[in-house]
Amino acid sequence: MKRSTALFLIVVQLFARPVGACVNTRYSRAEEEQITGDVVRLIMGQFAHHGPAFYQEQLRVTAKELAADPDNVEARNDRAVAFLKLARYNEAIAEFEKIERTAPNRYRTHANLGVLHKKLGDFPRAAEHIEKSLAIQPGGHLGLGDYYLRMIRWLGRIKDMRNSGEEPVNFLNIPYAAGSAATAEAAVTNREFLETLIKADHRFTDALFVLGDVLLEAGDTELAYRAYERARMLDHPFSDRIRDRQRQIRKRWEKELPRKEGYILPGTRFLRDEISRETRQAEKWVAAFQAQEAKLLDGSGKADFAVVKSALKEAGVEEPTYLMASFIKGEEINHGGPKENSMWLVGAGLVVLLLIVGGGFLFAVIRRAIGRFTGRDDPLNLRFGHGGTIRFRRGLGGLTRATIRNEHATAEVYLHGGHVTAFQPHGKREVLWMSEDAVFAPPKAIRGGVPVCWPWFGPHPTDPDKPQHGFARNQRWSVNSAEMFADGRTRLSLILRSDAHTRAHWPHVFELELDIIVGRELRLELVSRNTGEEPFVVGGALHTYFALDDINRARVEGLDGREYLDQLDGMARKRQDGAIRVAEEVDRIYVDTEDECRIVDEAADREIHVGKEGSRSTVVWNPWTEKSKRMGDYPDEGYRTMICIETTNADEDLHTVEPGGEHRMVQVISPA
Ligand code: TA6
Repeated sequence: MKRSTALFLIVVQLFARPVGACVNTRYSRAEEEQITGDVVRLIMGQFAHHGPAFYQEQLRVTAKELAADPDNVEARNDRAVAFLKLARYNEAIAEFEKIERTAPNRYRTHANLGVLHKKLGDFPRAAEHIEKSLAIQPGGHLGLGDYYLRMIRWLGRIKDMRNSGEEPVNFLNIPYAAGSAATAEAAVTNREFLETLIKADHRFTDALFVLGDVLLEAGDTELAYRAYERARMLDHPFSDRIRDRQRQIRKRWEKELPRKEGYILPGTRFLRDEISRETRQAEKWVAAFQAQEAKLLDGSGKADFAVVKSALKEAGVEEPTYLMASFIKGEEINHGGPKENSMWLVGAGLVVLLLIVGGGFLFAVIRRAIGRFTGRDDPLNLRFGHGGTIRFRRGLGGLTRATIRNEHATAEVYLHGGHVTAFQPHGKREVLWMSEDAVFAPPKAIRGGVPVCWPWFGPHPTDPDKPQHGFARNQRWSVNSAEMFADGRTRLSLILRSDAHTRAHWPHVFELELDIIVGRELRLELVSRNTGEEPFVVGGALHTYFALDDINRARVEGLDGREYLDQLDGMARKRQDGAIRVAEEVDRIYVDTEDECRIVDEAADREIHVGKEGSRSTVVWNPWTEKSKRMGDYPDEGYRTMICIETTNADEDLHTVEPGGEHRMVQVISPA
């Protein structure tokens, strides 16, 4: 950067007031004032931010405002932001497009569209909008805007930096290998903007990394360690550079910490446990804050952070304190150091250890052993466990299984195939059918539950060698995020990204996300996202197996009068007459239907309702006697107690997804 520009930036930064929160609404500036400036809390992510209930209320409030005045662009902007925050991106884009038509080139519109496309992983388009917002209102972003734009551009460069083998740089374009001093001393580095960037999006992992450099150069080594560790926990793409910095810090501690008799450094693993424990405390506080906010909502669309926090305090929920700083300085805890061999000192040291630190240390060792045995310390549990509401453990076949247990229901999900295998609302019976002969051995798909068939349904349209029902159910998915809603529901989001395996079957660049929302009902959202340069066409199915007491006393309602393609009769087109009853093999694709189906299980005296979105075809299947015998992972008598009602994009019900776009197919399972 030219010296004059750097000088200009420094001068302006002295006066520019950074716009805080990542989205721009009528209320975001006021909130900026209230979000904590406590850097430890910022690093831990423990600061106030609205929960889903607040954004649901925003939708209600702005709907009324727009009913009164459809040209109220501020209300429409806030409505779009609420959709954005609720991950309803298509609806958010539609609102922004309406604003752009009636009030073009507004700063907020493009700043918010930048945020939206960043969330969709379309960084080039996000940068376009941020640049446009900068052009419209430089003062709205200068400094932070420059940072925000740099961050977006950096996110778009990660893949190239990884593949090219070139020395990676941080979002300020400074090579990590140049060390923390190079970053901290650079003209563009500004701590206030870094902290504001973290408030804007605490998943901006490189903001945490660079803040770590600034803290390290300021001598604040334990905060720097914490910032680096949080960047690592949030999957910073260059974690090896983080380990280098943390090693650098440990070397300084070894030199600088008081070398009193009986001191040793805490181990890396112990520090990670400490920071993970603190992270869980921070997440619990945020969940409590959002639950408290939900209680205080009064229909006005307003929620004052200060009011929510004081109500939380009155309810006895204290803000966590983070002791690690004193822990590192050794003020809080002694450690067994270079030990004399004499027994009396060892004995005394042991007693001190056991009484003060050894208790903690031994507790950590025991906890870790239990954690390993129970899987509690599995990084997935540390990052996504939400205090045990979601527990990742080894399931059948040694495959990773998430058990979700909240106030409404329990559910089970395998990362293999992104496969839901159980859903049972409290006080009701299991809703999904699982084959007792299911094979848990990748790449074979698990039989039963909800296989994710994607990106095609049934046989491949042209290549018979390709796997039946696509490849998504045969691949291992990753955990994308996990969150608790204020109403007690749990959302676990899994993701499958294109790689060499998938390209062997299908040449496109994609992200496939499955959001599993567990409450009194089970809501499954399958999002096909085109992160490549070419459009692609997707089909697929949420191929759900439902448990019945007796197929002979069951029927399916809701498709009366609909046409279907009979897969057992050369895809002949037929019309459904009345409810569907099964007395032989049934394998039908119902077309042009957005209907909700109702499974009436007379023998069990229950109904299961199956609603859907983003799908105009529904498949009904029961293998009956002969096909049951032909399937090795399916019991011969299995047909008696199950039926598949599949929410599909099958036959001609396909979707073209443009680059940067997405298609969302939803199945909602409600045991009545
Ligand atoms: O959805 C019905 C169907 O296409 C049936 O034809 C049957 O093959 C079923 O899917 C199960 O397919 P799978 O590949 O899981 O054995």
